Amino acid sequence: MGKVGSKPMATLKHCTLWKADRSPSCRAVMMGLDAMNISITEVDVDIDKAEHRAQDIVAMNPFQTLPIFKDRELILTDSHSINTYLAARYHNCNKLLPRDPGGRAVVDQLLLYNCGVLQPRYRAAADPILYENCRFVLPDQIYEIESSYSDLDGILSGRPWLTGSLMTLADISIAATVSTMNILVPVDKKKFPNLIRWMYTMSEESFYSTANDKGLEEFARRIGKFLNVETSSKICYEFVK
Ligand SMILES: N[C@@H](CCC(=O)N[C@@H](CS)C(=O)NCC(=O)O)C(=O)O
Repeated sequence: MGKVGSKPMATLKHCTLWKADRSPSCRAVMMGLDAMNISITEVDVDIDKAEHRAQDIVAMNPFQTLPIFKDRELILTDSHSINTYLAARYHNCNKLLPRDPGGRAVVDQLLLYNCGVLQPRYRAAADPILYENCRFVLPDQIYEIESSYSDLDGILSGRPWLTGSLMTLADISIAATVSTMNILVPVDKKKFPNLIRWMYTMSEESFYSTANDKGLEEFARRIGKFLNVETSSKICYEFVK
């Protein structure tokens, strides 16, 4: 359990998450759940065996992506909507997702940045390796990812968290993506000291160990095998220690 919640675990028996640990968007939801101290049924779907394209899964999510979340009749197929739904519906604390419209909008705009900019850049770098026999990260993708690191480093200048003084769902979603991109294009601690400091702080949260570490390792092993190099999910934080 992360530092955010201190209440007893809420078990929502009517909710199910279909997920794959190696997927950053799934890990964003898994971290969100642990940060909110919410337990739901989790079903593993093997993307590598194309299980996410099975008929019953596609019936829930025609986009053929994970995660998929179901709460009785409600089906959600985007990690950002899943986390904000869970926070608004089941989490009695307005830190991770502020209730005031201004605070909420600031979190939303970072979630949209993750969905609209970071995730596509991650997939543009990872998919050729995972699915198209590419044996390196393409130079254009390295450039795009490093531009994102630069944006994030700027946002984090002089503040501990992405929205300011409190950790929110935006930190969780973006940490899932950036920690995965870091395996493909390691974050240079000299060029992006604020980003590395934030990544290190995130990695110390207990929900990060319970819900991000394992899938990240799995992704690093898989990418390392394809690229025939040793990749690591470790964060080089000595610079900021
Ligand atoms: N915006 C979506 C993105 C979902 C997404 O792209 N998921 C990837 C895994 S990270 C996926 O399911 N990929 C299917 C594939 O690789 O075939 C979210 O945040 O949930």
